[in-house]
Amino acid sequence: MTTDILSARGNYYLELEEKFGAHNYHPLPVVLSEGKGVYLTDIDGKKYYDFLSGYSAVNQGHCHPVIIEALINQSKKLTLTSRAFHNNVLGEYEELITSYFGYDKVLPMNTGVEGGETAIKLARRWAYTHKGVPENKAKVIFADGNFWGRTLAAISSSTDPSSYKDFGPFMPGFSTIPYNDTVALEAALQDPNVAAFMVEPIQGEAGVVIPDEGYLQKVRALCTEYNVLFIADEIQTGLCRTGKMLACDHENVRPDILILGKALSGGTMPVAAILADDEIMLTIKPGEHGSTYGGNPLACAVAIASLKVLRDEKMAENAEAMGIILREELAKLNSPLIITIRGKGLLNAVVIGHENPEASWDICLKLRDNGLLAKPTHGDKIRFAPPLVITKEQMIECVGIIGKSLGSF
Ligand code: PXG
Repeated sequence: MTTDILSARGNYYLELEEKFGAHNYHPLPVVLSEGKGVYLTDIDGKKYYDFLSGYSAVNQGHCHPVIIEALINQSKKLTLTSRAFHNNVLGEYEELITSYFGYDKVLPMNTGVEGGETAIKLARRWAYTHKGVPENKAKVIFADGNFWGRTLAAISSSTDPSSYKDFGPFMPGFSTIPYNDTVALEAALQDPNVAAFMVEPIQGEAGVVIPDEGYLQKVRALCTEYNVLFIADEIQTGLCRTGKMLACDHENVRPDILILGKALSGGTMPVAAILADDEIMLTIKPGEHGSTYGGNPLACAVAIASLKVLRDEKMAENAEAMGIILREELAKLNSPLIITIRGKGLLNAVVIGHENPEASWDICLKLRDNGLLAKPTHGDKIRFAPPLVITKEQMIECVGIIGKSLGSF
């Protein structure tokens, strides 16, 4: 599977992956070897703006010096003890992240999908011990179009056949309702066995789907009224990506269980966190949940630095301001290829209108040629989500690249 748009060295790396790696991805043909701030550099020395940010894992920018310093320093001292023993970083991290987000407790895990799994386990446990749901009858409701990873539980809630087809049988006790539909939610909550409603405040993988204003407030109110836990999956939307620390902050709502991941490590390693108050968190007792790497001192040191720089460098404010510029400048392009521009902060997508179903892919190849990396989702959408450290001048240059690329079609 060589491609004439890459150098011989580039093709060498593509062929290795093709031959020795599972074929579970379809990457854009570019082979990267360095990252710094908003930039990525390929093996031939060509520099690009990163408009994906590792699907919002790299909010702080590539190789942020404060995060890398924390990573290096801690890696020389102690990286893993397992939770069989205490370490001198975990407690201080736990104190920081709980006060940062205003919850009693945190449960540290690694990947985002483990965060989702943990949240659901907590909700089920709470339903049995506090809500009085009969054994094994707890239900969790999700929204159509949700994406929270690739485990069997995650795909059991998925409405996307490319996630679940031929991977059954699926987890019982899950159901879905339309996103952004509080009438459907209220109807679903009539079932007394519902433990939780798990939802993304903005659906990322579905193509940056933003619910109506007031949706999250209504979700909060309904969950409270029906004694059901509101689980917010902020793995992609959280940590300043949408112009606030959390996307839930746009509506001033506080979920019962908050799931964070991705940018909690600034793109350096898998770090996830599940935050909740004691009534929920303390339903899990010693020995009932965990992970070898969860809460390891290296991850904790990196997460402390990752949270610190988000605030110190006012990344939420910058995401908000740069997002407005991005959407305004994209609109000014007046490109007939762009049918919709949507987003909040620096989580944005454009919908491409073209009779050729491959148009978005071809546009991304053109963007790449012109020095900007983005990836199509769901065929006709392209996500524009640069690191939150992007400056106004850089953003204007990027929209110039986008305009030039669209103009060549
Ligand atoms: N929740 C949301 C909202 C996500 O976007 C996850 C949970 C799962 O996180 P982990 O760390 O387990 O991947 C996501 C992940 C991919 C991919 O290649 C994943 C995401 C976005 C795009 C691609 O699996 N989001």
